[in-house]
Amino acid sequence: MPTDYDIYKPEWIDEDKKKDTAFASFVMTGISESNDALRLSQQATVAAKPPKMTVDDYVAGVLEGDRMKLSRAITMVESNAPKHFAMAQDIVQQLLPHTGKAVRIGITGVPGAGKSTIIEALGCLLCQPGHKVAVLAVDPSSSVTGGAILGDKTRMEQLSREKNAFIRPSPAGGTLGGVSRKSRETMLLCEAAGYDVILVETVGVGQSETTVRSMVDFFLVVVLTGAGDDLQGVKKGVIELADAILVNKADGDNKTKALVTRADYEQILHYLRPATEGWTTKAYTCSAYTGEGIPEIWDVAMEYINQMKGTGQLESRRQQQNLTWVREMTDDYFRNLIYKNPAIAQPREAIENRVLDGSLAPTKALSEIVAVIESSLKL
Ligand SMILES: Nc1nc2c(ncn2[C@@H]2O[C@H](COP(=O)(O)OP(=O)(O)OP(=O)(O)O)[C@@H](O)[C@H]2O)c(=O)[nH]1
Ligand SMILES: [Mg+2]
Repeated sequence: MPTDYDIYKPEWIDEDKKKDTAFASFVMTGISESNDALRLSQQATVAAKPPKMTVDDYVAGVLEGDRMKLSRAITMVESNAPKHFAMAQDIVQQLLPHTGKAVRIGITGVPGAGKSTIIEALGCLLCQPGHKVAVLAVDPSSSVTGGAILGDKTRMEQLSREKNAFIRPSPAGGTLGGVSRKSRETMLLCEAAGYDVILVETVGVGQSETTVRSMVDFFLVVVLTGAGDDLQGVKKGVIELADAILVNKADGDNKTKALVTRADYEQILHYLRPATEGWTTKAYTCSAYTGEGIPEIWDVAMEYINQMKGTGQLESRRQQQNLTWVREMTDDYFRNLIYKNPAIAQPREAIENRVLDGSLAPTKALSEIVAVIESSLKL
């Protein structure tokens, strides 16, 4: 007879913590076993639990385009449990030959710029002629905010009803490195499941736009009207990453202003190095509300993709992106190996405290820290 822990433990919980972690779903514990209705409902919970799937089941399910199995494979990729991590890697590895056929588009912009509304309008437009559209998000702050992509403001209601659309919110919490690894693998799973357009939304916080730039082919920066000196908070660095700038909300009274803003951005772009060699980044206007300008931005993206395919840049950039990704993961691994090791972390803190109180010179501190690392790792 399984215990409550067996019934309710979520997949993503760390193996080590399963035994002593309590969940809100345990509220039923303590009610007498003689309560038949309750026992039956608990048995029903056990019965309803989906059957265990093997790596081959996942691979076959994803390749068939089975949405439920795709979702479960993504959950596996997003899990923090080591045994799930190993299984997820096998799934991704087996599916790798079936990936890479999609157009990968990243969309960034300040909060409220209209990224989700644009994705909904573009996604619906593309689903009609039979494209399969996957919408993902990279939002390292999502454990705090609940996620931008499916937040209260925009639920992409229309797009979520499309049978050709698949919407997945950002993996919750964790470091940007963790979130980006999960999102990249999710993108590969979606491609293997037959999605030929991947739209990745990211709110321009911290480094997330750089991360998304490094996982997509075409990078769209959504801005609002009213440029001027401060560019309404849009960082110059973000504009330098863009393959197109899209001034949204060009509707009603705002339309004329949007055209002015577009011209302002064109001027700025004139002085910047294009994000992609051989491609001229331009500014456009659209209204996600009326749909005006949405087909045109897709045409721009397609023109870009065709040009990049023609020159071989698409392929070489993707290879470079994979290499960068491996290097980032390697860096992360070593950083964790070193700094999460208590035999290093504790002496390091003590050394740093001596720097703080002025009794140890920074360069001397470095030698001491290196000595601690070398002796702990037996280098
Ligand atoms: N007038 C007008 N309003 C728009 C348009 N597009 C979006 N909005 C509105 O702008 C607000 C923000 O839109 P979202 O799509 O949630 O913006 P977002 O960039 O995804 O925001 P975050 O995910 O919070 O960063 C919503 O109230 C939308 O209804 C547009 O084309 N015209
Ligand atoms: Mg949004």
